[in-house]
Amino acid sequence: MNRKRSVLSALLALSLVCAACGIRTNLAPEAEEDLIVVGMCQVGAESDWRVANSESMKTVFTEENGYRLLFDDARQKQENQISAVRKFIQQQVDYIVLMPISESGWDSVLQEAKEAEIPVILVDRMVDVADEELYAAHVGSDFRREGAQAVQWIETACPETEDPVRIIHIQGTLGSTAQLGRTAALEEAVARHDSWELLSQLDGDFTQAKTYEVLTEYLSGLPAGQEIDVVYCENDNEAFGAIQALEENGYACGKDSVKVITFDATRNALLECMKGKIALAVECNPLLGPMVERVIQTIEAGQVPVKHHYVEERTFTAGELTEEIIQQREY
Ligand code: GZL
Ligand code: ZN
Repeated sequence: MNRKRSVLSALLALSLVCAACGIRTNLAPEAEEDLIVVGMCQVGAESDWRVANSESMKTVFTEENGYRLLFDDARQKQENQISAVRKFIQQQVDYIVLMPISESGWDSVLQEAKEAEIPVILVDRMVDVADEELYAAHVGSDFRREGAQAVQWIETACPETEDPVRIIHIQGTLGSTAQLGRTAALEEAVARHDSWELLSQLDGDFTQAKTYEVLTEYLSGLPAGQEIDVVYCENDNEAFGAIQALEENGYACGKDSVKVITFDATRNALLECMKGKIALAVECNPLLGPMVERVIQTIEAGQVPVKHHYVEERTFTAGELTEEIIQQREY
């Protein structure tokens, strides 16, 4: 905790004791000064996952918990994130929490934060910077591992036969760590399996609307009755758009027809999975607030936090899901 806040918190404690024993002091509790000010740069609200991620942060970084949260929604534009970081530097916040929309383009603004001696904590996706000292820690997911879990399931569901495995790949926001990791896992598997055929890679930008649009256009150009075995969607909102486009074009979605794979496994996707429309849901845990707070408390205690913190994630298929399991989930 920095000097300014420790002096003030001592004075605050003193004034509270005086107030408790009825002695009037002229010290208005400077509670505001005692709060840890966190400038948060969120990507946007493009997906159910993102909404749950923001919710998790707002639940943790409250005044009761000792924080003043300054929350910026970049509406999925990196330039908005960069100006928000600059604004937080001017405001001299105590910490900057950044959910970087894409990996590139961060070196200079993170250098400015470093010169202002404001620790930056990366959440969810990563940045590709020359100097790892430009951020204090990263809290997020191992996206290649998520992709590897999906590939493993396809290998089991579509055993190697002379029959090709025809895959349509719907990618997330291009250049985001989640897209890069999930894409790498699939592309490596396609290179490894002669019978796997990548029919097309489409940019769904992690949204339902974009996926519906690009897949509808792609399907309209296919020969009638073209077989599709797997649609690999890099998040739930893409899966919802894909199911809509597939069904409108005469394709059935299910484990014995078009196998739709999704990432995030938010409640709505698990419901589709239980109904059999989504064949596999790979969990991507958005509830990162508590882990970010632990990093801040580590730094407040004068210690150096571990650089990378990964959340535990699993997969779901229809057979494992019931209404109550889904209702119990936090997102
Ligand atoms: C993954 C996160 C991705 C989600 C999408 O951790 O970056 O961004 O998978 C979200 O739903 O839009
Ligand atoms: Zn994840």
